[in-house]
Amino acid sequence: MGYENLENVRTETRDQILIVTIDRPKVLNALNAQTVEEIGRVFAEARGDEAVRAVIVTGGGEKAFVAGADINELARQSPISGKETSERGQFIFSQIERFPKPVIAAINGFALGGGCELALACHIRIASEKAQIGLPEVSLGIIPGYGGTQRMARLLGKGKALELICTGDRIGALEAEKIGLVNKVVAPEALLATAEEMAKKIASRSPVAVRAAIEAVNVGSEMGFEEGQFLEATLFGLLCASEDMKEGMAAFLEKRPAKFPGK
Ligand code: CO8
Repeated sequence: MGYENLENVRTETRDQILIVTIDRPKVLNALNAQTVEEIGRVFAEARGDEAVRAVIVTGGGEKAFVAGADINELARQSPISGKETSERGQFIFSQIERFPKPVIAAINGFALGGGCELALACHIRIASEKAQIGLPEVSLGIIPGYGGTQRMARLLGKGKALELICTGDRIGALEAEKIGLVNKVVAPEALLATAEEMAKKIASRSPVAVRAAIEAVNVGSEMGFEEGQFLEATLFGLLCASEDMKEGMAAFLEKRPAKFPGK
């Protein structure tokens, strides 16, 4: 089972929301290879778990979301193992990005390097006022290796991404919100509740429509505009055959809340 025998990741399901906590507080939740694998296992399990309608990713302890890849392991990488480790992390983070249910990062503190890249792979980012976000890899003689160069540039545009990646600067939550790196900033004590409220709202919508929306945005944004629109229209057509669409329209016309079967 994907949620069992985990050392560095904790999981808890509340109201159909799976809360995934990266939990190595002594090293500010740094991602060693085992932790990356455990994250992969949890998402693989949650994918087919009908009890899970949305996922929140956060960090254990007071200080950090994730302070990056584990530098003790990074320092020992060879060219071959470095490439393989990067590719493995890229694969697992892409599973998060393509996850068919909403994934929200609740950034409770430092989100640096691989931690920032983990947050970038999530669909939505909510930050505590205490969050510090950055890609400091160039200070260590490396570059982001878990998709950060690509996702940061797509999210913020090349200029801002290159500024953050090449300076290695950390920015605070409010600056991150201003440039669109996070969706929302809240007080530390309100972080998890805000993420859960948003997750519940999305979970109350049609699951098949939300899944199609994630796919349209993710896959479509890697296509040309016309191909992206073609994908949108095709997914739209597909949803017209869904039970969720019948229920959503009927509920509106009958002036009652919809109860989506998720089919
Ligand atoms: N890896 C390993 N240990 C870490 C890490 C890390 N990324 N971050 C913090 N720690 C450890 C510290 O060494 C310290 O351990 P100890 O108590 O044994 O001395 C403990 O966590 C607490 O940290 P600090 O005492 O440093 O706490 P501060 O509050 O003084 O500072 C900082 C907090 C600013 C977050 C600081 O810890 C820091 O700069 N950490 C490193 C941040 C960083 O550079 N992250 C990027 C790493 S590179 C990366 O993520 C590449 C991703 C792509 C990999 C591709 C695969 C090959």
